[in-house]
Amino acid sequence: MTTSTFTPDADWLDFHPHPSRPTFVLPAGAVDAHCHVFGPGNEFPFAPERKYTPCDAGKDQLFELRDHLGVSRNVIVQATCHGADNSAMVDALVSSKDRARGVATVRPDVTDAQLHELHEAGVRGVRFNYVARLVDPQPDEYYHRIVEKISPLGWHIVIYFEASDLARRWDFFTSLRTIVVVDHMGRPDVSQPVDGEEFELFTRLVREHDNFWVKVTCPERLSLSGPPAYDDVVPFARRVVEEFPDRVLWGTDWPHPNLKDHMPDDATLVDYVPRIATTPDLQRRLLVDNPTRLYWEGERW
Ligand code: 0GY
Repeated sequence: MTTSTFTPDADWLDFHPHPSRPTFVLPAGAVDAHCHVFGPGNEFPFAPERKYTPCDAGKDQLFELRDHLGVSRNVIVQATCHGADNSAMVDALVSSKDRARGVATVRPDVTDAQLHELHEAGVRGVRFNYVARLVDPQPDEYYHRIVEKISPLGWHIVIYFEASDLARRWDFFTSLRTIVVVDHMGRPDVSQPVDGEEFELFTRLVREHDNFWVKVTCPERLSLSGPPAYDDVVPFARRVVEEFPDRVLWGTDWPHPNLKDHMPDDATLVDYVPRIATTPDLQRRLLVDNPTRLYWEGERW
């Protein structure tokens, strides 16, 4: 057995080693539309500018989890611990034999040839991350330059921000002329009412801009009431699924970076699905139709 070149942060929990079998049977073609790969660090070193050092969680473990949970395909999102070096993610895409697509992190100096290579490997979007504990946010002009570079490819943009940042980033977000996918429902404070001011601003963003899609992911990250039911997050996710059934995505967020209090058994995240998408029709759209349109059929706005 090889030992990692990197020492994971001491206060950081590793992913669940033996998730149970979910009770909910995922429909054929279900996509885990938000997950990551970390390293392994001795093959794909973590970025010098990273703000955390994770445990190794490579493609083989991801594909094992996929098969164990009954997922058909993955969307692998570049994690900040790898910076703009997408090689671990790209290696996973290529090894998946068309069963994975990717979302990359690129810098404004990325070349057209590099973008083309990423596209060939299965990348269909870039991620703009505004969460300060993960990255140093850049001025709008930085992102505009990336938008220009990716526009010929028809890629979408995934944005990750805290709910408290939405108002001040509203103008930039709504200026984007492509599909925009919001991570983790814009990270609502779930101690506030679902029809309160904060979440209303978020649902207004999606209601008034039909290029906005939402990942109803990460109850384990947002919940204050905790596992295994994540009861306090359910009304938020359910509201989004019911109001925007054709623009929602689900995912596990495996291997769950930066969790310090509890690590979910990934089966609980599958069993969470029928509580937020309460009919077979909503479940099929959330798990199969929407991610397939966006990542495998090339839907554009
Ligand atoms: C997530 C959430 C987190 C981390 C990252 O790229 C990342 O490092 O996204 C987080 O710490 O909230 O979506 O994986």
